[in-house]
Amino acid sequence: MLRSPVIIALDWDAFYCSVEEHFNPELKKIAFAVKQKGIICTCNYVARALGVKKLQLLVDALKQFPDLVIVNGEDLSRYRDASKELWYFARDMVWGGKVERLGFDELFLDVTEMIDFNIALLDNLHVPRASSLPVSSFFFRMSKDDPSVGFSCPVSSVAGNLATGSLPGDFMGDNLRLVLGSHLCHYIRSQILDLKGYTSSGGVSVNKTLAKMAGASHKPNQQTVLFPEFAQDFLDSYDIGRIPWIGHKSKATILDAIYKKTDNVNHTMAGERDATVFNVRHMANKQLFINSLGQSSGDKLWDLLHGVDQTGVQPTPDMPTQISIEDTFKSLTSLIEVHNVLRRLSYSLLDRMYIDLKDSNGDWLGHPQTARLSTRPRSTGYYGSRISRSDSLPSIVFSSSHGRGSIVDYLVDNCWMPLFSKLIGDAKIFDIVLLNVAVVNIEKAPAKSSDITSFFGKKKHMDNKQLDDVHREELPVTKRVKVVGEYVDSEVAHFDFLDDDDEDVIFEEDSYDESCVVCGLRMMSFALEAHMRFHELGD
Ligand code: DCP
Ligand code: MG
Ligand code: MG
Repeated sequence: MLRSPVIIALDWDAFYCSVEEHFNPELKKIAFAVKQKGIICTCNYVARALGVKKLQLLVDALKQFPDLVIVNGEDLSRYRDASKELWYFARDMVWGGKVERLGFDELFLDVTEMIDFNIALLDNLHVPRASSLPVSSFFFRMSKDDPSVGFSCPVSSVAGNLATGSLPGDFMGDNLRLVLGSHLCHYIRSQILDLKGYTSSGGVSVNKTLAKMAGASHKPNQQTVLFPEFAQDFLDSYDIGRIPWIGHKSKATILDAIYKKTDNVNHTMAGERDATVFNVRHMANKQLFINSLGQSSGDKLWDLLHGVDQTGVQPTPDMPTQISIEDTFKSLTSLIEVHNVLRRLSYSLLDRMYIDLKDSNGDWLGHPQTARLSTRPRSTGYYGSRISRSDSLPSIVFSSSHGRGSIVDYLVDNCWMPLFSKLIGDAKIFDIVLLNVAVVNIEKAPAKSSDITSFFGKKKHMDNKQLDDVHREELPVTKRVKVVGEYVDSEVAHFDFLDDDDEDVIFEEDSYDESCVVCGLRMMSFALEAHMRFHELGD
């Protein structure tokens, strides 16, 4: 019989705040928020109880809560280090290291093998299978080899919350596996809390999406199990935009298709559209999804609304094989627009590289060798194939003596724009819907990673003189803001991670996927608009 996987999703509570509290425990008792430039990127639960909100503008929050303590969170290094430490710690507990990392503060653990092994032990106890299994204490083994490593748990009850408040009809088969999974989740969370000092919210279910959504339903420092028989009920009340991986652009596309198809006279206002999973499932069908999102995305998204998520846990390698950042557009036709987008993407790319490719001392662990620019002409549509051009990655990206702004400027003018020219060839007129900047071909850094020069001795070398010669086209801030406003906030038709079959693209839907072109701060795309208001107000 085919068994369902058992997946645990973990999300650290008020993560940046928890890291700050870790270094300064006094903060635990007071309401405080972590800010990045003009935004409260998160706040602790003491502050949330008062009404402070994540992603609020700082000025608004301080107006409302003058006593709110603010911690500057612009240096991401402590969060990055804590995130890695927790990832490694959790990974050590999971057989085969089957742990996928999503952004800084989320993990997916595929514990299927551990559950199977323990279910076999349980079977050997010859306990009669009844609707409620009378095993009050079972020793769950955390090691195949050492029978003394593990923890005791009752198999007659579920650890934590039930996603819909109901117990399943029986404690057999997949249900029993999830019951064991709930105890394992509890154990792993307790270990993380006891030994690392971080609380988390956990979800347990049969796939990543259900586990993540279950986990998010009871926070903080709680966990929730979602049994498959309740999955549809659980999902139906959610707005489709709250299903992980369905971003606002996919949502808008689906709703447009549904309401165009049915009655666009009575439902012209976005607010009038019923976007619950239940409604969308009943008003649409798979074909409508495929027609509006393409075969692959339509299929996947329709499945998600029905609790089906075939994407298994992809263990995150210690070092990625490539890093790429992209954005999609309805239409991009001028070089100035392309230049601005490349600038923004380059900030994100650099930040991603600093996070993923540097150790806690700031030394490079890996050096990408190649820069790759990809695009997709509008004529081939959103689902057409990409075209790419590559070149050596300028070694300035590894420089510690140049600021991010200089590096970005250099990259745009000397790497991405020339590659873009090659991509469009002689065409003076172009119309593209996607830009993706990537660093690929990442080689492990030599032991003494500070010796960058010898490492790149064989490559194009750029000296300071060349850098000084770099032509920098500084647009007035207002103009840059306007371009971002036009192309990121309103006109972008972005189909989230679902829009692409290219397996070489790294999707970071739930991570920081935008950089502010004014200050370079990285943030989630939905936070960009509020952030820009901050600049417009004169910082
Ligand atoms: N983050 C950010 N900017 C965003 C979203 C998140 O800087 N637009 C950072 C701050 C968070 C961390 O990422 O601490 C994790 O994001 P979560 O959405 O998981 O939020 P928290 O962990 O802070 O809170 P929660 O307890 O709700 O998970
Ligand atoms: Mg969190
Ligand atoms: Mg999170």
